[in-house]
Amino acid sequence: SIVDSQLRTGYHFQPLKNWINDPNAPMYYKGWYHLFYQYNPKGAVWGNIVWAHSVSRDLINWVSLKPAIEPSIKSDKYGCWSGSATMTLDGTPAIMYTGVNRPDVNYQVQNVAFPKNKSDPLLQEWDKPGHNPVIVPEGGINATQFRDPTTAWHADGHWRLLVGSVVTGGSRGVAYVYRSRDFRLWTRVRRPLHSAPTGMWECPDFYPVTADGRQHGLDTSVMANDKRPVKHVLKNSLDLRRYDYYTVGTYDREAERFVPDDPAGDEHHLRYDYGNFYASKTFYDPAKRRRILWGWANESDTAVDDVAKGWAGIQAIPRKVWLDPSGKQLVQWPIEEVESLRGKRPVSLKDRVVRPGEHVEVTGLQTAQADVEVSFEVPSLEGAEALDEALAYDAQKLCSVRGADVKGGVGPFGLWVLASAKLEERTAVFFRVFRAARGSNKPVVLMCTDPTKSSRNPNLYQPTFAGFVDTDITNGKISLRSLIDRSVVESFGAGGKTCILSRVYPSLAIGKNAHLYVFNNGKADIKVTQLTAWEMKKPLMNGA
Ligand code: DQQ
Repeated sequence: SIVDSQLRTGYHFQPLKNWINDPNAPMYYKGWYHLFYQYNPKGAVWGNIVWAHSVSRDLINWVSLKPAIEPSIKSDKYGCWSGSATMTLDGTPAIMYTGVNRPDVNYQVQNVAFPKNKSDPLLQEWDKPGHNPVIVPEGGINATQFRDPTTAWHADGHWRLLVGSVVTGGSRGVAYVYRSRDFRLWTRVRRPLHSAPTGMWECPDFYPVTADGRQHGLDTSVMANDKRPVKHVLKNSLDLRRYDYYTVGTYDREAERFVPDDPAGDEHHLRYDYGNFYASKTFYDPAKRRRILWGWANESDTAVDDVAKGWAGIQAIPRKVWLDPSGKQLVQWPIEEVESLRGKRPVSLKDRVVRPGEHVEVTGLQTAQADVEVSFEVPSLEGAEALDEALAYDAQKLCSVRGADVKGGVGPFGLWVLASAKLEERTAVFFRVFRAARGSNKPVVLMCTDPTKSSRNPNLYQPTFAGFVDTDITNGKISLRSLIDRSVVESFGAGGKTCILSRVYPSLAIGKNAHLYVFNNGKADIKVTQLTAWEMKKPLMNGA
């Protein structure tokens, strides 16, 4: 393998070995956080899918239990695919998941499972009632593209959930609504909750967020009423693009429809993460009254490397999510528990000016596994580049033609992480500021991760990732946080308005040989008003 064993992540979730993908049915039950996930017990490539199961007190230290859901009945014989948990009215969790019940084609049905022993806080055994499957593709639904039931929400004596699909013979992604009183008999609502011309919708997620400007989360069944300003978020994982997109809008319960606030919302492409982050799912954490987002990050080395390493796939650090006070987008931030891994002696820089073309090393700590927070100040926006109208809506393309080494006006400035001593290898995480587009006085801020120099190894997939940051930089201030974990760079711009996770596989910048720098490739000075970097300890991680 060209991938060094020291590139295995230290504090991102992963099992001892083998392939993982989607997070499933995250929940909090009797003092324990549960995470189930798509897992191949037999190897480091996708296949033989079961639900692996881990538990934690703090979402950071994990203990692995035996798989919770494995093929055992007719309606899941060929795979136990993604699904979700719902806390039913008496506090018992119910899991709904997709079963594949034919070997030749991926014929998909939805099954239900309940805990065998409700008083076991670890929920180790799951029962599949004999009346499974409980939802089958009927009425013209595409049976091979019909999966990933959501957490159900409750109102007027009925549960409702969504199943992701694509219209038969077409390319409209849809979320069908099913209703039930008892998790046994489900009937489809005639019109889907929503649809858009995007191709198959995998792993839909649908939940309320408070629109009162605060950050607390809401239980999935909470509805808007006169006293409570609530918005709903609909997220879909687009199979064709491999990104998780969401829209903010209103849930009309009478009509069982979701209406995006922005009529162009379905085309506007807000993403949870502009990098490697897919098939995500949220849950409401009653212990800390917050909504938490889990997402899967695949490898970007080769399958041959994955087999040689013996593992593939991680989960991103769980993120708290809430609605931005503008109401236009979500904000995400690593759960506060991750800070318990920070070492005692952080290193910091204060009021350090970085001149055009200059880079400043952050020394005095190991940075292969670290947490870095930086506040930048740009003294003047005068020299900002003009924004090419043709690229004004395409962050990804903009970043691919103006990567970290393409000199700009205000920026590119940011961090070089997982850098080798002589900088042959480095992953750039940075901002670039453009002059306000015509008819606006708000400068445009682009955030990018550029891994094109991250490794001297060949055969790695090294796409630049980028998103715009909806922040007002006229006061010159912007912040960046990066969670660095050996082969992961997970970054949060402007307090979590734009997030980018990237997988990189350095050949030199490994372990003690990984360096950290602040760089400035613009024409204007920038100032690091404050940078703090912590080494990150290794938690208990499923026995590794
Ligand atoms: N992964 C699961 C499916 C889901 C896809 C199969 C998304 O249920 O649609 O492993 O990554």
